[in-house]
Amino acid sequence: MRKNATPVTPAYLGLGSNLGDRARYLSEAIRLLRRLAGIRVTAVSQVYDTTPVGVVGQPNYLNLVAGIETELPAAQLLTACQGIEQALGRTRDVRWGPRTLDIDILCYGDLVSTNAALTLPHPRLAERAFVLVPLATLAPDLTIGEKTVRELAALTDRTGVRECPENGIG
Ligand code: X6L
Ligand code: MG
Ligand code: MG
Repeated sequence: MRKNATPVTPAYLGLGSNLGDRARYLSEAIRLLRRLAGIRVTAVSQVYDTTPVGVVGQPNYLNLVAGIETELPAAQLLTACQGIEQALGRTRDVRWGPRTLDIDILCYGDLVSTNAALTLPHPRLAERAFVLVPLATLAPDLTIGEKTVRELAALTDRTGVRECPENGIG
């Protein structure tokens, strides 16, 4: 009989890349996530080609959202995501500038955290079409604050978000 099972928390991750072989970075990131102990990847959205937000004049991004179930506490999940960013060549330079890979924790169960190192749910999630559009395909009924992701996605301007024709990262 199983005893003292570690609790499993559903979480969503937002992935983005706008340098080099963007699709390759995203698929490598998903592959590395699948290999991590304590993380099960349960869903991967389609890939979207998106207009950069925050700093203009950088290359377009490819973005996707992954659903996971994890036994890791939120802080360890963050460390794991940062490790994958590092492994795939992320350098810390220009704020909001181009990067080979970005992995953001969008939400971690129902956890609300105002910790500066890890604010949850992600503070800009509700304004970012490049996150909301893929997230709405996986979890339309997920609530962020007062609204569902379906409602937030319906309110967002999605003109900068285009579903890629060659799709599926698995
Ligand atoms: C005013 C000031 C308006 C700042 C917007 C927006 C800042 C987005 C940061 C902002 C502002 C961000 C991605 C991206 C970034 C991405 C696309 C960020 C962080 N990451 N654009 N820009 N996809 N399309 O993954 O999200 S930088
Ligand atoms: Mg980001
Ligand atoms: Mg980030």
